[in-house]
Amino acid sequence: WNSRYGAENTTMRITATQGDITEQRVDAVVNAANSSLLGGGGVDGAIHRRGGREILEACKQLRASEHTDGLPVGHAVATTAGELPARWVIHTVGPTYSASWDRSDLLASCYLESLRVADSLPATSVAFPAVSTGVYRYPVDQAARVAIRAVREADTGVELVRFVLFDEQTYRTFATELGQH
Ligand code: AR6
Repeated sequence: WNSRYGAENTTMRITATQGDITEQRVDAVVNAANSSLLGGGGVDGAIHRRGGREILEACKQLRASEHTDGLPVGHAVATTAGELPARWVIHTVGPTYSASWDRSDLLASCYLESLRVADSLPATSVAFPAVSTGVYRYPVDQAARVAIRAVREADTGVELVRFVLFDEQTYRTFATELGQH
């Protein structure tokens, strides 16, 4: 992914909003999944609950075909969005936070790989949650810096990136980091 992490993207619009990612009317919503792709809590639980069985069936297909060992950390893959307003769900697996080992490149990779998958669909509007900041305990200020830098520097045809933050503190951190008031 390193080769796509360079020049600033000037045509993309990047916004932050407080809300629920399952309600977003964008081409693709990103899921903060785990390597199993078979569901969990947080964003993952909400997406599978609201999107219905079709998403889980598509994930099981992926596990039976190209991802028999699961989806590695920092990678991304798309499925149907089932009953969600979005057309696709892009599943990515964030790193768990470690104070002794900087995993920001893996976190940046989640955003870069998700945008690469979006380009392949092609999706031009993408909503991201704050990957790794829940169950995976990544500090929100660090995660916001990594996420925004990755998206800003991505070489992608995606025209709109919307960060959808569930709680107010996370929203404020992303909005401040974006210079959005
Ligand atoms: N919309 C937007 N953001 C949400 C929503 C929602 N509906 N629900 C929670 N968040 P997490 P992770 C926020 O834990 O840290 C799962 O079990 C949440 O408040 O969803 O990457 C997976 O299966 C937090 O700010 O993702 C994995 O096992 C952010 O989304 C593991 O958790 C991310 O929290 C992944 O952990």
